[in-house]
This record gives sequence, structure tokens and C-alpha cells, in this order.
Amino acid sequence: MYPKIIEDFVRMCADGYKLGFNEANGGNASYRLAPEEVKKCSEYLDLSDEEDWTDLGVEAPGLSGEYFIVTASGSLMRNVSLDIPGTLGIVQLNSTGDAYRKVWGLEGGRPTSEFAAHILNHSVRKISSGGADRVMYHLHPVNLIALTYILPLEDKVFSKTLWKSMTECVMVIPEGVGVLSWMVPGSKELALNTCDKMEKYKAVVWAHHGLFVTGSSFDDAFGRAHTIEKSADIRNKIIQSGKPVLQEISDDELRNICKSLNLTINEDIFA
Ligand code: 2HA
Ligand code: ZN
Repeated sequence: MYPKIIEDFVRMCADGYKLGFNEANGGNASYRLAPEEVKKCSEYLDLSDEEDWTDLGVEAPGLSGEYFIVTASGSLMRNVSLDIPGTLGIVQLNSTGDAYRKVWGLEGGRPTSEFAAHILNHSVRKISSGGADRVMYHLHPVNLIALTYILPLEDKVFSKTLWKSMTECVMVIPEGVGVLSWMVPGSKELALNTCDKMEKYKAVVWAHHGLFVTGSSFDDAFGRAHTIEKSADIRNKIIQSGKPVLQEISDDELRNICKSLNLTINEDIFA
């Protein structure tokens, strides 16, 4: 058995595959380790090589010296539980937050192609969430991707549509979702635009590609992704039925759900 935090990461990867969110090498994930979690992983970490830093291509000074569990580039979520050190690893950022070194795993590989997006978004969410958010998870959920072909690519439209497709959804994303037009996967442009959205949202839709979510724990982040995709699934079924919508959850009813749970709904979505 590996330390619990690694086992939990592996379980999220397996669940992503099982639910059809992560086909082949699709998707990636990372986790910003808390100091006590780094200690629990210490017997695995090789900190001897202080020279071998790889340029990140971006800067995240707010994350200097921090450790991350990350999926390997090209690795399959389906295979993570079968070969943990080959499909995952732990990396540390340098003191200026612009380079990383491998300290465990990633055998024969390097971090995910979306690593720059992961690191920059960790940096943004660390501030926005007061340090609470630690998980970044990227997936290719069928129904949400399908909606990016038929709905306008606007935060308000997607947020309202998802909220109104299933009662639970607004509880999980009371701030709504950000939506980005298509951009090259793994590009700095996609990473930076995602960061802009992540300042206020915990989930960003990448048109015709997938979803990027954050959360304080694997349950929180994975649950957010799962709920968003389930809402999108219901909406697609409604659209595909070809029947007129006779009734739905009203704006005030969405507000009331949040009020009853002491959640702050993002009023901008209604404006
Ligand atoms: O890891 O999903 O966006 C492969 C991808 C890139
Ligand atoms: Zn992807």
C-alpha cells in the first residue's frame, strides 16, 4: 500500500476511466500536497538531485517549493492502478516556481501535457480558495462536450442550463461554470485563459474538448465533475426527446436552494 493520498489519487483515476470520462490517454490530474502529506510520502521521495530542474515554461511563484502528485504524459487512467510509479509521480517546484524536478515515479516519463495549466491553476485557486483547493482534474465527459456544439459558448448560458437540468447541480457549482472557446490542447493560451476563469469558477468547460475542475479533495473535485456531466446528460436527453419543455426550475427556485444551504449563488449569471 502506498500512502493514503496516493491511493486516493489512484482511485480517482480509476473512477474517471470507469465512468467514461478518461478514454485512452485522455485527461490528466494533479494534487498539491499539504506539508503533512509530503511527510507521509517521504520514504518514497528522492531529494538527492538538486540540479536536475526542468523549465515549466510558466511561472507560479506562489507555489515555490511545493510538491504535486501528477499523472504522466501519455499515461492511461485505465492503467494507473496497475502501474502507479509508471503512470504517476511526485514533482517539486523550485524556489522561483518556474521549474520542477521529479522526486518520485514518472518512470521513463514526464508530467502531463497540460502540466502548465495545472500549475497555473493551482496557483490561482490557492489564492481564491484561501489554500483549500488542492485537486485539478481534467476529463472528456461525453454529454458536456456535446453541449458545446449546440449552446452558445457563454458562462451564463452553460451555468444556467446546467443548474436547471438537475436540482443538485447548483449546490455543487453555485458560482457557475466558465466556458472557453476551442484552443490547442496543452497550449499556454488554454492554460492562461483557464486561469482567468478559475479566479471565480471551480469548473471550466473547454469547448469540443472537455472539462477542467478543481476542489479541496478528490471527492469534492470528482463529485463536481460527475455532477456537471450528469446534468449535461439530462439536458441532452431533454433536447434529444424533441419535446417542448413544459416546466423547469425557476431562477428564484435556484436562489432558494442556495439560501436553504447557506450557499452564495452567483447572481451575475442571472444578469
Ligand atoms: O492528456 O486530455 O488535453 C491528454 C489530454 C490533453
Ligand atoms: Zn484533454
